[in-house]
Amino acid sequence: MQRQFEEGTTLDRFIFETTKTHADATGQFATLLRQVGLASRLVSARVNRAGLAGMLGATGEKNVQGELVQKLDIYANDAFKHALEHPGVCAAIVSEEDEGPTLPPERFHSGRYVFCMDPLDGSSNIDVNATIGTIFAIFRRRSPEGTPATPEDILQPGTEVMAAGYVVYGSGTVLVLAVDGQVNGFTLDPVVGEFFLSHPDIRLAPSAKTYSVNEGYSYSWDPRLRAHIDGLKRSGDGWRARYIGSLVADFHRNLIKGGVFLYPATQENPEGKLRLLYEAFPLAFVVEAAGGAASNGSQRILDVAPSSLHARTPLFIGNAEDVADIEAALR
Ligand code: AHM
Ligand code: MG
Repeated sequence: MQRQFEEGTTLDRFIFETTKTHADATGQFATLLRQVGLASRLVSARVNRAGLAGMLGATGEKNVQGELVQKLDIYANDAFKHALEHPGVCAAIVSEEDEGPTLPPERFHSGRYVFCMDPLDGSSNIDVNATIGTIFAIFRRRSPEGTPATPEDILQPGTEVMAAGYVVYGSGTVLVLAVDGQVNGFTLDPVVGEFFLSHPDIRLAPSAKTYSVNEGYSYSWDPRLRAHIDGLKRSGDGWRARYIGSLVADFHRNLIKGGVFLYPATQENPEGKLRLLYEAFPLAFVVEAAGGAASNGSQRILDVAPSSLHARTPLFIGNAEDVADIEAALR
C-alpha cells in the first residue's frame, strides 16, 4: 500500500516508515538507502566547494568509455563505493567509472543488493558550475547472500529494478527516490546536513510541450525523428526546447515541469550514447513510477536485457503521450 508522507519528513524517517512494511525486511535495504544519503551529502559538499578545493578539471585519465575523467568523477565514485561496500548490504557495485563490477572485500558480508550507478553524470558541466548528478538503480541479487555475486546477479533486465533514483547537485541538492511505486524528492538542508521531503508523490501529466535533445546531431538522426521534431516546432502548439547537456538535470527539470528527453541513435552511434544499466534503467524506473514512459524507440526500456555492463541505448523518456508519439513516428 502506498503511504503519503508530509512535506518536511526527514529522509531517515521516510526510509524507516517505508521499509518497515516490507515483508522480508532484514534492514539491509534501509541501510543501503541511508548510505546513499550519506554519500550524496559528501559529494554535494565537495561539489559546492569544488572551485576552492582544487577539484575542478580533468585528471588526465580516460575511463572505460574513453571519456576524460574529472577529479570530481573519482571523488563521487569513491564516496559511493566506500559508503556501500562495508555495511554488508551490497553484493556488487557497478559504476560508469569502473570496467568491471566491484565486489565487497572478503572481510565484509556480501549482501542482498546490486547497486548500479553513474556517480557523477554530466561531468563535462563541472567546470562551468552547471547542474550535475548521481544516478542509481538497485537490484536484488539472485544468488544466495554471503557468496560472491555472479554475472546473473549483475546483468539483470530492467524489469528486475526494485528501486532507483538520482541526486541533482544544482542550486540546491535534491535526492529523488522511486520505491514502492511512488516518487518522492528530498532537498538537502546543507546547514543541518539532512534531507527533508520537498516534492511528495511526484506525478507527470500525460503530455507537456517541452523537448530536450542535442539538435546538433539532427543531421544524423533517423529522418522520421527529424520530421517528427520539425512537426512539433511547426505545429503552432508552443513547443519549446530545453537542453542542459546533463541527463540528470534535463530529466529532473522535465520530471518537475513536464517534458520529453531524447538521446537518439545517430549514424555514428547506432546505440546512442547513454548507458542502460546506470542511466536509462534508473530514470525509466523513476519516470514510470511517476506516470511517464521510457522507450528505446521501439521497446519499453525496462523490458530490455543488458548485453554487457556498459551497454548503450537510445533513450526517449518523459511524459507518456510524448514518448508514444515518438515511438509512432519511428514505427
Ligand atoms: P557522462 O555520463 O559522461 O556525463 O555523459 C552523459 C552525458 C549526459 O548527462 C548528457 O545527457 C549527455 O552526455 C550529453 O551528451 P551530448 O553532449 O552528446 O549532448
Ligand atoms: Mg552519465
